[in-house]
Amino acid sequence: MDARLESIKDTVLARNPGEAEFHQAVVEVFESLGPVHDRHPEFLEAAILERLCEPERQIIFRVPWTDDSGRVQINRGFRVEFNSALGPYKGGLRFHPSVYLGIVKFLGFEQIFKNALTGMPIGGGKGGSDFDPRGRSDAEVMRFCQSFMTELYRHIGEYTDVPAGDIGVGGREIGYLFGQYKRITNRYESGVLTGKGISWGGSLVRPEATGFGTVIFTQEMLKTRGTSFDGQRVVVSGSGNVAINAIAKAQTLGATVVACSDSSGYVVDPAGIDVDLLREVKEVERGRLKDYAERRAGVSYVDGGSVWDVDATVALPCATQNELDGGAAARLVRSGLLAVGEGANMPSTRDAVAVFQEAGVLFGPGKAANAGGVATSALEMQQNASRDSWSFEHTEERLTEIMVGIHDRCAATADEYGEPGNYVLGANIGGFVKVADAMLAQGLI
Ligand code: NDP
Ligand code: 2IT
Repeated sequence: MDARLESIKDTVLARNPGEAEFHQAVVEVFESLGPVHDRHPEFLEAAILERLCEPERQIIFRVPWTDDSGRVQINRGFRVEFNSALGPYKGGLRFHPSVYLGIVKFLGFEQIFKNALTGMPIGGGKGGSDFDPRGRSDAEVMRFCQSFMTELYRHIGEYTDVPAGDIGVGGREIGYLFGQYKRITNRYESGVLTGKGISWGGSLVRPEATGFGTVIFTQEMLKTRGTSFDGQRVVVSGSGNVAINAIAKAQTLGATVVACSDSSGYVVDPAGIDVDLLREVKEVERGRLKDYAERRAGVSYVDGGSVWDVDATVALPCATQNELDGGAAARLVRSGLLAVGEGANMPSTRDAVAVFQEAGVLFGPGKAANAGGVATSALEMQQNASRDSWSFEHTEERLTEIMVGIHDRCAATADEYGEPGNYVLGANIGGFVKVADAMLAQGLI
């Protein structure tokens, strides 16, 4: 790492102890930024990096609720409003027992650059709770969401901060959150949340957008090597919103997705995942992948283990952070891997990224490859602001344009800085310069 950035990085790490994922995200970005500071000493003089690493506002709050047996439960809620140079804070809410400040800050930090890359007017933020929705009834999830929003509502708004979904937060949760916001404020402020249902202000394509966008981005990378998804053997991790829609899109483009996973195990389906059955099991029944395997011939279920043990020419990690390590990366490379498109946020460890890059595997980092979700959230905000709703075709066309644009901008930035094909460098520098320019223009705030 550049020596000038090294000492800033050390200060950031010391100021934020015990937040391993936030440290990892910061180090990964700083490693790309040396050459930018050679060209732009004004960024150092204005302490852009120090300011970028310090969230504009961090909110931590108590979320009390009662479970179905009448027992009081207490969770912790978070919203980190990281950077508003380009627009209102924008980013999802994650409900998962592993959530703590370090996770929310890593996600919020990544979101700043991702949102800048979309070209849309959105700043970066993230939130969530250590609430575990698994095994909870709809009524429990509703009471939790209502309590969460009873504090969150005072911090958000169409022009301030616009949350959406992430792990554990989908259409059901956004519905309960929106209902409570509307009730407390007495305002039908559609643009305060995205990922809404289609009849009450949501956008077509938003549910599909992250997974579709990841595949579109990866297809653009494959094109640079004169190939495409057609005929590829694809492995996807996860079986939630991002994974399911990535599987669907990859298969539409002619690939065979031979495996996917959840946190209990993985399935191998040599004929290609049956997306309708997967949706039925995971989205309608809220079941487990094991149930999918039991209902389809020729499918094997592996309890525990790693889905990255399955050979692939294209890998799409769509579950969670640090799920693919250096050892798994080396094994995938040996099995003939061509490309990785990150649907999840920071799913590859730093070791894994190094293995992919050294082997010449096309590697699309999450902040570029999974930006289709938040970009379509911004399209939902546009529709809300103009009280309009667009067709599926029009919205998907916009998503495709945006993803191709992100790919081309990352590739052009990597070329400009003398590292053709390095999408990590392209995404980090491309996102950073846009935010840094806006911060400079807006003065010391
Ligand atoms: P979902 O909750 O819909 O699905 C998450 C999936 O990942 C599930 O299959 C889950 O398995 C698995 N998973 C979650 N945590 C772990 C873990 N600790 N270990 C192993 N498996 C795990 O979430 P999404 O699909 O929305 O999100 C997936 C990833 O994509 C996340 O990294 C998220 O930040 C990122 N992302 C999401 C966007 C969106 O629009 N939703 C946009 C951009 C990025 P199980 O059911 O067993 O827990
Ligand atoms: O990580 C992400 O980009 C998301 N979870 C989506 C955020 C959004 O505001 O749509």
